[in-house]
Amino acid sequence: MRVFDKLTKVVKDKGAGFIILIDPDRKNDKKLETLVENANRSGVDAIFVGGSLMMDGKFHERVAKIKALSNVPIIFFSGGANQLNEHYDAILFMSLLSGRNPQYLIGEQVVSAPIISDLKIETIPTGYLLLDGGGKSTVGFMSASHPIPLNRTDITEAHALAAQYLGMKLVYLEAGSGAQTPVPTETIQTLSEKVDIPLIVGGGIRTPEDAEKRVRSGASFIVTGTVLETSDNSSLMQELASAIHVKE
Ligand code: 1GP
Repeated sequence: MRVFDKLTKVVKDKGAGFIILIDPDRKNDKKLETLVENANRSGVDAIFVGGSLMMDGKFHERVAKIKALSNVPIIFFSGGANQLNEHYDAILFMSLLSGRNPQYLIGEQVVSAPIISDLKIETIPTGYLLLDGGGKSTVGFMSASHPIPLNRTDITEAHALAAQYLGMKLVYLEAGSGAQTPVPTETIQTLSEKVDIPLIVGGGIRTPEDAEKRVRSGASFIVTGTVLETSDNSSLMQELASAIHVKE
């Protein structure tokens, strides 16, 4: 079954999907094994792998390691064409629609396309919207793009509709990794009423309560990264999974 169909089935069966983000950067070198093994037994539905900035040259090795250890699909959370390799089961083929920087709207995608075709990786077209969750996000800086203010649901809605009309399969509402404030439930509620494609919500989600509220407001997928890299609570992943899988 294709990865996108598996994800769709997760939403149907469990109410929403739980995806963890692993940044294959040097800062996570010693945590990869623990994170992936924990994901295998905690009800995680998929692993996003990628990031806006890699601080050494070992990320391809780390992606291979994640793939070898994982029981769930590994999806490339594209930080740029240079991070492509054969270890991904699918790629979120994203366009940073909230920005006006052509490199991230279409440039990286054109460079990536022939490589993806050669490697035969499934693509999941995704409209990526960066909202201002507070703190300067790496993605905002690296892409030289202005995030959408959190209180401008009208602007977010217009972008999400544009993603749908462009034929994208998902909309990613991103408050930025490590955001002080996650995407507000009101925004998710409004968008889920107006937009027909599933919403992925991530950035600054730290507790099972934060996650569950966003699912109940209409998010189809919740992504957490930072809190799992930094928390000492080894059962947090399991608690997040139970909170997100509202139908189980
Ligand atoms: C970032 O949405 C993801 O792209 C996850 O954010 O690291 O804040 O959980 P956090």
